[in-house]
Amino acid sequence: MQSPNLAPVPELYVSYESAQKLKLEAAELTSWDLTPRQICDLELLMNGGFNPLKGFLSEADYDSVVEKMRLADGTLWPMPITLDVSEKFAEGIEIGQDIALRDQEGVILATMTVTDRWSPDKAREAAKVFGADDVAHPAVNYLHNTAGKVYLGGPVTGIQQPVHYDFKARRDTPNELRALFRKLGWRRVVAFQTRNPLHRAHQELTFRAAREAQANLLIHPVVGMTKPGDVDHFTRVRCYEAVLDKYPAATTTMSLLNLAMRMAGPREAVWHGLIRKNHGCTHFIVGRDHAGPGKNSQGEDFYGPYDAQELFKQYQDEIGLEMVDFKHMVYVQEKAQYYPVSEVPEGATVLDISGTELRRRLAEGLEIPEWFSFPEVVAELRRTRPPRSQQGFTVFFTGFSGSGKSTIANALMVKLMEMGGRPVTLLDGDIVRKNLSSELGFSKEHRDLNIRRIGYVASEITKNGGIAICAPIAPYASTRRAVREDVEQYGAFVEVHVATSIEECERRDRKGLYKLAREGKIKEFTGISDPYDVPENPELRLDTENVDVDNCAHQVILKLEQMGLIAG
Ligand code: PPS
Repeated sequence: MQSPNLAPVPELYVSYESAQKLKLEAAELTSWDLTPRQICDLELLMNGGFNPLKGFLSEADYDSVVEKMRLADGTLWPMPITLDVSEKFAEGIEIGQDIALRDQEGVILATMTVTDRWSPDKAREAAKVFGADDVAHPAVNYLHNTAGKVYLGGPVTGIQQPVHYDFKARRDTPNELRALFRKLGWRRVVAFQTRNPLHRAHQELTFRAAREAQANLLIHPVVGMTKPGDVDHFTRVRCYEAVLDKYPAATTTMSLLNLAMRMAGPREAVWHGLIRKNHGCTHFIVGRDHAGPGKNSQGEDFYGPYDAQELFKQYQDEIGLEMVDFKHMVYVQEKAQYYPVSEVPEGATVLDISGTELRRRLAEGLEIPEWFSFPEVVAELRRTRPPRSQQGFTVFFTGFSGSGKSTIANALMVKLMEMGGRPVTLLDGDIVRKNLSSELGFSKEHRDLNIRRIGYVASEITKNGGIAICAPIAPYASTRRAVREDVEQYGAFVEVHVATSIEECERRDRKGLYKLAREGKIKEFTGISDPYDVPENPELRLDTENVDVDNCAHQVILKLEQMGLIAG
């Protein structure tokens, strides 16, 4: 094995003096406010983490990456790094024009010369890059429901790094890590990528990897964007810090990587390898189900558990970094130690706790054994994730106008207030439209905006330990899903479909709106002249036609008990 090349990687930043000048000039340019994911991508473009990319992909590079995992010039690159924008913004841009790229506070981070503008075939991108055009895949969902319709491509000129206020001392650019390895004389470095807290199995795996590769160890967790529902990075970094002193200081270091993951399994593993190569590493650990997105909409895994290892092996030489592959690690009781599942002595008792089981134990306040994790890590996780009965949550009613949502929601609110313990807020459709969304109508765009606002407030309430009860029509499945994702970062999301039929709602016609809708006096009326996506998998579906309000509210209470959200 050759000694690693620890010479600096090219960055896209201009000098400090030029940056000051460019910043003033860029203030005059049309500017694009970057999304959180684009900020992550831009940071790694600018600091050389995505070397050899010089900016957001051009159309030719994009096509080639999607089809062949290579840039148009043949260089290996598996992931489309694209600047997605709205159609409206794209219309105002001329090819050849410079635009300013700003963070969410308006700080100009870079400029980009737009060389390409195109409307991508997102279904093709999903199928080729993520293996299926299925929105159960978080990146496919992002592609269809969050990303803009138009991509802009072109070279980027870096002005300044995105500012981070958290864990500053733990963040390093590729060149800072290269310099550190040079200084420490680390010639062989094995990187460990993670988006989860480290438990004993991970520690054993990293120890073994370092031994096998005869290398120093870089724990390189992702703190940019990971899979929706993951433990937040603040908690994780506190967990990593708690474990770090269990590693010999002279052999191991940790650095945080502001990457926005795509959960693309095999392609993602190759991408991760290239990124670690840029960060000066010589080896990379690929375990079971690397960057796995979970199940598809048929309930099957998107990728095989070792597909990532196979693809990585195929490209290892070109990546320029050696894979240290691992089978799933399990605890062998008789030996009181961890083994790769393929090396377990015959007849031995194997213990394992899956991610789902760990979340269940945390949610229910159950024991987490010492063989599984470190007490410090468990304490941190418990601090962030108290048992479900003490966490905030959101009940989200959806159904036609006049289905009974508001009445049941009110009854539920009163029942929960009678129980006490947590503050309860009702975000009823009509109330929200008076207070939060008074300027909005009923077009798809306006309805989505209305529901996203409700989702935002509900997620804040949930985060702060309260109960949010929402009762809008919320006719679009993709918007309901987005709200679910917003809320589930902080607590449970209980979707309740008030399944009163449109015929029954029209028969009741409490507000006389159906009559007006039939007469064409109210346009875009849900169920009459506007669509309603029936929820496919709500936590609860209520039949209101033969059941009274009190009983409907009681069914919700029983569901909440069953989910452990309220004490029985
Ligand atoms: S949405 O689609 O979720 O944003 O709708 P929402 O905020 O729940 O508002 C629905 C209430 O507004 C009244 N209304 C209409 N509903 C549907 N379509 C059209 N075009 C419309 N125009 C007015 C209606 O009274 C709804 O009240 P609820 O409480 O659902 O009966």
